[in-house]
Amino acid sequence: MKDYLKITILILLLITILAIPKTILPAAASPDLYFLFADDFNDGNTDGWWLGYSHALPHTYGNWRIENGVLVQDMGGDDFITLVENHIFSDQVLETKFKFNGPAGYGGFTLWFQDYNNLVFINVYPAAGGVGVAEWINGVGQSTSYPFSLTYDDAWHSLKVAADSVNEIIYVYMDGDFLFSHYTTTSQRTGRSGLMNGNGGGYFDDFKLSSEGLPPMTVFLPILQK
Ligand SMILES: [Ca+2]
Repeated sequence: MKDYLKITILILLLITILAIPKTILPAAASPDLYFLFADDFNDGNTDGWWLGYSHALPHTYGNWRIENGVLVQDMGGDDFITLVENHIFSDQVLETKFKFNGPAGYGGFTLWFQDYNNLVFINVYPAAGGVGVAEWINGVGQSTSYPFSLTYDDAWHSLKVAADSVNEIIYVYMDGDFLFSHYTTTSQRTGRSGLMNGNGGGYFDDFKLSSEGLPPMTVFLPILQK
């Protein structure tokens, strides 16, 4: 009788355990340390991307789309975001080609996106004569602009950002030249990554995201080429 009781209890326990829903881990529980995502958009689709809406309130959807092998977003309004789906990153190198619409289009990268209150933008803004780093921390934005001269023409330019989450530094390169390093304020140095633009936006091509560890620090130190 005692044994039957034991067996019954065991069976009940087993049933209870099996009945508990399995814990569903969020899609991106920890940063991807070794990950490479590249898209030249030549396949005509935006697979792998979440095509989002504006950071500015009220949130409005951008018209992200592919045209002739290039990613386009040309709505007026501020800070339209698109993100690589289902992955989060800490250290990373982001690269893209870009071409913005005059008279005031701008754009660049979104990184360390946790939610709409915590994220970082690296933003090339020719009409404002600079490259901005905007850190949003608990809904409060803080921007630093680094002077840089660029005109609106039909030429493609390249932007590269190396984000060192441990040493809290973002290195920015344009057309292969080192521009500046930015010491971050935010403590949220993990999140989703992608692109952003606004004010009529423009075009992106040959996007690449690599989290295969940053090259040695010396590579990113201001060995100013100019
Ligand atoms: Ca392309």
